[in-house]
Amino acid sequence: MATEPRNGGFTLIEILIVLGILAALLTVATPVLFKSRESAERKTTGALIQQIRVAVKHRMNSPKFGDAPPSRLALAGFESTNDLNEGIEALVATLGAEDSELNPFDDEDRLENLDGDRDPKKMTFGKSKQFFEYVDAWFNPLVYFRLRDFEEDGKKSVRYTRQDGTTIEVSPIISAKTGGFAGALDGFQIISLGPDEEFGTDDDVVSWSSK
Ligand SMILES: [Ca+2]
Ligand SMILES: [Ca+2]
Repeated sequence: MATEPRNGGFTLIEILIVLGILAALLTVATPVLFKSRESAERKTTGALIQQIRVAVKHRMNSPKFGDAPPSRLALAGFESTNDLNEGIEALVATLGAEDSELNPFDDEDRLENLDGDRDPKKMTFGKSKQFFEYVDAWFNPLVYFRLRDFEEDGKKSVRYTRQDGTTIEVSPIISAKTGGFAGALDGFQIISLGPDEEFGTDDDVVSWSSK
């Protein structure tokens, strides 16, 4: 029996079925791809934070310095021109200026100056007078607190600039377990806002091992 000759094309039904299958595959694959990208970004950011944490600890243990970088520019010997991003700026300026062995900022693409400030007199990093921030995988500045600065001068929070230009108020994270500062054993906190770009939420990437 002869089969009906085909014209070489696809019927509308066939095309619709194929499109339906493609749509179903995309629905399944998109969140998976998104998740794996997010987890890679979290890993990169976690590694950056640990690299800086090691450098800070190294400075604390060195006979020459014996302390963590301050989280105020004035305490680091620089002239602040605004009150934005001070913690990470003081960290970058301190570790970047003092001793190249302690400088953990090996990726220059991560050095940003989102608030455009600079010291009128001094070099703050390399040959620049800019107060740089070191940014995470989502291009927001890492937040840095030397905890005792917040016990001593009574100032509770600092304003930070996000990559989209908006500012947020940040303060050291309190441990739900102890009621004191999280990461108190280190004496400092380094925090990334994480993929949601908000401070103090569950997806934050932090320098200490448990909240
Ligand atoms: Ca800056
Ligand atoms: Ca967050």
